Amino acid sequence: MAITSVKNLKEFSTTNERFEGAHLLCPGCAHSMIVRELMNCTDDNLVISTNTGCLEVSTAVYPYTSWDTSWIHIGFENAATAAAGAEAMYKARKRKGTLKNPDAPVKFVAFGGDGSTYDIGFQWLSGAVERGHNFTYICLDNENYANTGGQRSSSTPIGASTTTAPAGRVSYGEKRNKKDMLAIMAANGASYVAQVAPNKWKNMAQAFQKALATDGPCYINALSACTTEWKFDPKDTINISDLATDSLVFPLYEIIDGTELNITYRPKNVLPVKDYLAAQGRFKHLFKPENAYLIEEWQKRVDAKWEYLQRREEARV
Ligand SMILES: Cc1ncc(C[n+]2csc(CCOP(=O)(O)OP(=O)(O)O)c2C)c(N)n1
Ligand code: SF4
Ligand SMILES: [Mg+2]
Repeated sequence: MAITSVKNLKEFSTTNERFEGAHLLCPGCAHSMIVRELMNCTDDNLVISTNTGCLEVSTAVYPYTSWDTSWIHIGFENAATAAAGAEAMYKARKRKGTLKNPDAPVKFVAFGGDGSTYDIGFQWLSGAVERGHNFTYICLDNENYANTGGQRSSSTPIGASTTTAPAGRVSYGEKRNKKDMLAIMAANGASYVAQVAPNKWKNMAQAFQKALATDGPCYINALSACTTEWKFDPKDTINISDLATDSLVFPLYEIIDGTELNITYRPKNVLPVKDYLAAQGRFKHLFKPENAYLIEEWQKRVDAKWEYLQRREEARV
């Protein structure tokens, strides 16, 4: 099913269902929106690897599974390695002529949370991209280790309160800024990288389709709002995601072959960063008068990054 032939979101979201609704993710969890969209945006056979994290523990509770496709569960650090290994085996068997259906299109996809992607599985992801495997890695970026109780990761932004970087009398929460995984993966040799968010579903599907059509390693960083650890009402997942993309806290753009940068979504009305922060409990303490400077600094960082992205887009370097 090509997205160009799809009339509307309802049709898109109900056609080609290969990720079943009966899972145990929290109501309002964005992980399932991203995974379903990936699986709905192609008719090709999929081999998917998923490491440990909220997605895996909630979709494969023995003897049940939500995955109506080939699916590998692997250790926390190895989602990229498993997909890359399967892809290498597929290529070898194709060459030897031992595949039953050598002409059937197959795509290899790995899903990892930010804890596994930015931190614990980082070197395995880097290796698989450097070796040039033909696969797509999708990071479900909820900016914390949600499955084990909301610890900070290197994707957690400055000022967020987490269980290992709690805000209180002596601290305003996380002290380090979010790692720039898109820049790192582009520099690592990924053929295509993109940042996507489920509120911009068409944009997200197009990025997925580009990645799947690319012959080489691709990395997609998907904003995945986490109702439990970000502390917002489950009904507001898409509203929070809108605030993230429209305040440019989470800008949507792609980098092709490490050089060509394209901004893929430009909000008509750019919202202030404070609107995004005010909607989530994890940033509540930033609205105390003594922390006002942190919001001002955040706004400056977002403005500077947006300017940088626009300059990169024009310069094509
Ligand atoms: C090598 C290793 N370290 C730690 C763990 C424990 N562990 C399992 S899931 C998880 C958190 C997952 O966080 P993330 O990757 O961000 O996914 P999320 O649950 O947030 O979607 C951790 C620390 C593990 N299973 N294996
Ligand atoms: S804790 Fe967060 S990431 Fe995990 S299932 Fe719930 S909403 Fe999703
Ligand atoms: Mg996470």
